Amino acid sequence: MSDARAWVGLGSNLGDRERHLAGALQRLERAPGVRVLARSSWYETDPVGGPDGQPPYLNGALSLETRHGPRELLRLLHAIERAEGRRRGVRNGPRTLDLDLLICGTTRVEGPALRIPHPRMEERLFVLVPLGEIDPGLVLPSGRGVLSRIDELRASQRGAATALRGRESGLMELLEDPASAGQWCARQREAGRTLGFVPTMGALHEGHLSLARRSVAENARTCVSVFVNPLQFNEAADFRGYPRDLDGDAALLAAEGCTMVFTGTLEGFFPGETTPEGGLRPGLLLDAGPCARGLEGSFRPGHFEGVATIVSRLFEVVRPDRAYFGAKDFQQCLVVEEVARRLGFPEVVRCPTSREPTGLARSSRNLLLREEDRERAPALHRALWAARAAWSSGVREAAPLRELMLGELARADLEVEYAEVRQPSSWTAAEPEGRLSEAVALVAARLGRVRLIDNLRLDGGS
Ligand code: PH2
Ligand code: MG
Ligand code: MG
Repeated sequence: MSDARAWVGLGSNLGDRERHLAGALQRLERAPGVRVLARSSWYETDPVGGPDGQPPYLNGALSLETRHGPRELLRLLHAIERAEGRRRGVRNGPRTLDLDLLICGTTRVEGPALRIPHPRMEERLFVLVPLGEIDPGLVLPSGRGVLSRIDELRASQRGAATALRGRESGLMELLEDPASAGQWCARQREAGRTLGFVPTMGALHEGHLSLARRSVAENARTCVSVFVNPLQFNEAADFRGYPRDLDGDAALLAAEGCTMVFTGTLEGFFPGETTPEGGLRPGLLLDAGPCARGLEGSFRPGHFEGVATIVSRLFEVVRPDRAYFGAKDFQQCLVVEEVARRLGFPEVVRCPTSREPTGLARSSRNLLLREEDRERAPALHRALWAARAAWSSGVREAAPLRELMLGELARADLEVEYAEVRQPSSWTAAEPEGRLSEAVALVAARLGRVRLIDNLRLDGGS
């Protein structure tokens, strides 16, 4: 008779959890009559059931081939639990190691003390998500596919109280390099799931989270990148001082229902293509297209080439169906749309700018504003609104709208870089002439060492 396939769930929430799970894996690999076929990532999960105040679990799953029957295999699993210091105490209480035999070939056991398949496995995301990772095609004992069951559970939990979201937070993966991220994304595509993508530089605020929320609502899976891209910074000090908080970011994204977050280094994104100084080898920067000319492109030379280059690489790694960008970076949206046109994917979704109650556009750089500058910063927004009011009263030419904005910014004593009007759907480096049928106003100014930008459609378009 050939060996049977078995699936084992692993959990630990006491002591050095990672060591206990790795120890269990090692002991199983060495056990006679057992061959480990695949192991999942380890997932941080909130405890389900059991006494209040338990520490979080680390969970995972393995698939095996074994010549043992279920009872023999179970004895082996219990021996490994004991070897990792398991003491049996409170039911569902904290434990150094829990090894559950989830499925063992086609065996069914319905005893008072032992049930196989595991009776609660299809209700628990901390079991199903690792199983789905190693065996996306697995058919559960009930006859449902593991992935569709995960979707079902996630949908019912998201609809419920927000308190349940914390539980889902344990089920987001944090990957440290683009290569693993690419593999994870490929598995999602192979499983036929739509994939939404939110590229970020971290230090996440409500604006980013609104993009993540939209992606979670529109796609089966949402992946977020957190990478402070050195290629798009004009000033070394700005790059060094850019706020960074990966752990905080991951927690926020998990709470929104994102399924994977990844980060990386420039070398990780461009293996063998970087220089010792930390840049890209010459000739590898992409042209950013005609929309990169003027305004941001003039004041930040090379910025959009850096954006186009990383975004193109990010798209190739993730190959998303949709990618979400904030309209605050209007010209960047145009550049990214051009990158997507060249690649043939993804659909770029432009999302509305998220603003603070003062009207100030949300930006990670707002964190760097000095107290006195925070009060002056909303002047950017006031200037844009002054132009919009003028547009509403019939002003249709760029020059008077520009003068109006400059006047408003001067009153707040900002160091203005530009305050200009453009046609949103036919970008020109220079100011458009004559009467406009559609218009976007764009401003950039410095407050102390911080540079802020903002824009507003004057014609009510988006
Ligand atoms: N195991 C339990 C009870 N609750 N919660 C999580 N998150 N992970 C577990 O492995 C787990 C649990 C009983 O075995
Ligand atoms: Mg268990
Ligand atoms: Mg158990």
